[in-house]
Amino acid sequence: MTRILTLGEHPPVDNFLPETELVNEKRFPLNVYFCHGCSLVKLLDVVDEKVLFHGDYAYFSSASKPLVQHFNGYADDLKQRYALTPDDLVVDIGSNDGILLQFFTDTCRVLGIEPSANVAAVARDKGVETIVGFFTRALATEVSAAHGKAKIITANNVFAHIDDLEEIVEGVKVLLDDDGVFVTESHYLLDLIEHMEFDTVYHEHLCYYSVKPLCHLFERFGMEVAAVERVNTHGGSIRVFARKKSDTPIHDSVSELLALEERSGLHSLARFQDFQTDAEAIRDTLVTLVRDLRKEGKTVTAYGAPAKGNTLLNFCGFTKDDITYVTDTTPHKIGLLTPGSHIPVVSPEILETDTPDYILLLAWNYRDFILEKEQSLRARGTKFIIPIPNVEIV
Ligand code: JHZ
Repeated sequence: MTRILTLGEHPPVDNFLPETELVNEKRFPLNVYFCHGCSLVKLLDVVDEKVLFHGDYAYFSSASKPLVQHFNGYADDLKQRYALTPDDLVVDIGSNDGILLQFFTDTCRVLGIEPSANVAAVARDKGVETIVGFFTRALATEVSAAHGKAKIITANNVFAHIDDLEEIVEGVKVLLDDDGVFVTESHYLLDLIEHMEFDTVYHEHLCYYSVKPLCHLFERFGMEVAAVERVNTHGGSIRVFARKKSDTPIHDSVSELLALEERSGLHSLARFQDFQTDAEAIRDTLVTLVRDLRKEGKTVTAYGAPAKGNTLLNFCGFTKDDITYVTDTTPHKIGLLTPGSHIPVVSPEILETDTPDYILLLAWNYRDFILEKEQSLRARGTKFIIPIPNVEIV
């Protein structure tokens, strides 16, 4: 393993906190490594999952409208590919607030598995049956006995979060029908490195996947990657279709993406040699820009308080002296402080009356949607600072 990025010590990015909890805030090292054996890019400092995902978890997927649309389309795609009947079962691991399963309830049986009780409660309110807990082999056995085998198991933006992959893949094998499919979406390493999305590095993300290590992983457990697609969520992701080993041919998309990864150098350490300096260059440009604007007396706020935004704020060393407030659509985050940088999170309604000179777009993955949505604010004179892939003012 070789270290390819060092971001310093960071608190867990979804642990938004009240003023009274500041004294208890913990930081952990955030370093990224490249594995020479299987080309996997990962963290080695693993923070206890109960510190990261708990009954006060701050990320509710449905707070972002474009993501709801994405999962609606995702559900339609799965319904078209696999002729689901009302008896079939779709299980979502890390089902969050039911963002995906809500689109299956009119078609078949659904079951969510979500470790954060507060988020699972929102899913249940939508009529999505949800078990509160981490997905394990033992839980898979229980679910299989109680509900039968699943035709489809999904795990979106959670597969990269799991340290014990054997436990999850073995669990999937227990619960999945022999002709069922396991579909998982993860942020794609090729997009991460090509578009300098280094802020998506945080303790929840233990692995930064490309197709090659995923093929190895499933192979190890008697499964196989049958097809793969690139999708545009979270700055660029891959949707991977895996199944129990079979004689059915593997779709060309797998060899095509493997070849693209090879051509792009993704399987060799050399591709990552400038990662640290490029990340520091973005940080330095951003810090200079914001601090110069503040010296000129301009107001700077931020838009969206995503997990990745906290990596960026902390890597830059920003505080409320630099960024006055952050707006976010998630009710749970409003009224709290951003982890590490301790900037107040406020309701987006503030922008109906306040007109900051500059807004740092932390949720840059929704850039087009947000710039369009905030046309009237921009017409009033507010400029947006886009940090990724390079610092730009629009
Ligand atoms: P968003 C999440 O990361 C969580 P995050 C998690 N850590 C993970 O692994 C990745 O996804 C993949 C707000 N917002 O979706 C809502 C507005 O305020 O980019 C969200 O708080 N106004 C498990 O947190 C945040 O921004 C808006 O108009 O980086 C976006 O978070 C919109 C569209 C969003 O994921």
